[in-house]
Amino acid sequence: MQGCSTMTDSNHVRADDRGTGGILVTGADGEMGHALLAALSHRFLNKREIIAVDLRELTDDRDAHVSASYTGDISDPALAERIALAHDISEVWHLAALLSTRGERVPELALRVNVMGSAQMLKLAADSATRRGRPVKFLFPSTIAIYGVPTLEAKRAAGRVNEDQCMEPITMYGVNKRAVEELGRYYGKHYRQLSTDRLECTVDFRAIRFPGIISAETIPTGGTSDYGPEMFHAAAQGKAYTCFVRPDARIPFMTMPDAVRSLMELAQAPRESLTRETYNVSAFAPSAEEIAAKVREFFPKSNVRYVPTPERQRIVDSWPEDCDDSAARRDWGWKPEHDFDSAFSQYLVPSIRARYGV
Ligand code: AKB
Repeated sequence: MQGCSTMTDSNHVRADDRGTGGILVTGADGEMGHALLAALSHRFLNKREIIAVDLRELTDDRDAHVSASYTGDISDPALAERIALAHDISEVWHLAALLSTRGERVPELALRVNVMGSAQMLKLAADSATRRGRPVKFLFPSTIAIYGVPTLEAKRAAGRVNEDQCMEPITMYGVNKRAVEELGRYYGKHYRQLSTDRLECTVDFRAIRFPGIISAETIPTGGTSDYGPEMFHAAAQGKAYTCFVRPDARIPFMTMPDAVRSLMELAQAPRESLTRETYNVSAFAPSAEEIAAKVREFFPKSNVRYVPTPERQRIVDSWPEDCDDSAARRDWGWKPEHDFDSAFSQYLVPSIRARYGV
């Protein structure tokens, strides 16, 4: 893919030539935001500004990771303007979104936040790039929800889908994320294409289509892959769990540490090594019953019963059984640290025992 070359004044060393400039994180109080802020501050705090944005006030433990924080709606132009006036932004990590289940309950809100909010953040990045005279890196967590397979037979036949297959999402969230992938490609390659003073590349857009994510530290809300983490956290707390999908429901998952590391590694990859803007990653693809059996290995009293919710089951059935992540492995050396067994033995179970004191 054509790299993001820029026309900078060779005598004017831009701030981020020395790897500086502010890092803006939206959705900072969310599940991935919690893990990402810790990783970014471990790497950059006291070297670069880390600016957090969320609808809610940051909790104290997260506030410790940031230089500045803003509370508000990312689709609000006034908020974006306040941030742009106060900070020299060189990277945007745009995590704020309504996930698949919640997005189906309030589709117009999901559209506004997931698409118009993202467009606002892309504009902020583009304006910053124009001021700085060089691209602004834009990291975007997309999702397997952008895929859509019409039947269970088609799902099983499709197997591990690559980035260019089965892109017919059936949720507002999946449609939104797919739209932002295209917006990112536009801002990266064609933004203001009729202007005479445009930068060759304003936004260095990079995205990963995440599978279901399981964290020992947080429990997701509003997702349709939530049955995986919910089942695990319920068992660790000695609670019964009613699973909203069938035992045979199968989609890809990964651990939160692997998810955050994949985004950090994509961010650091040399632009010239990337052959696309959006990548699959994958780690393991268990059925719901295989997750339940693995949980029982560590929490024998785990009590899972299956009462599928037809509407949520239909969403999960539309997502692929697994994703082909060979492009990420080839272009930027992606490799999961945790497979299904080690995810539990090396990360999830030790961490959740510490969390719940079990
Ligand atoms: C969801 O379930 O909506 C998300 C996702 C798979 O992107 N966790």
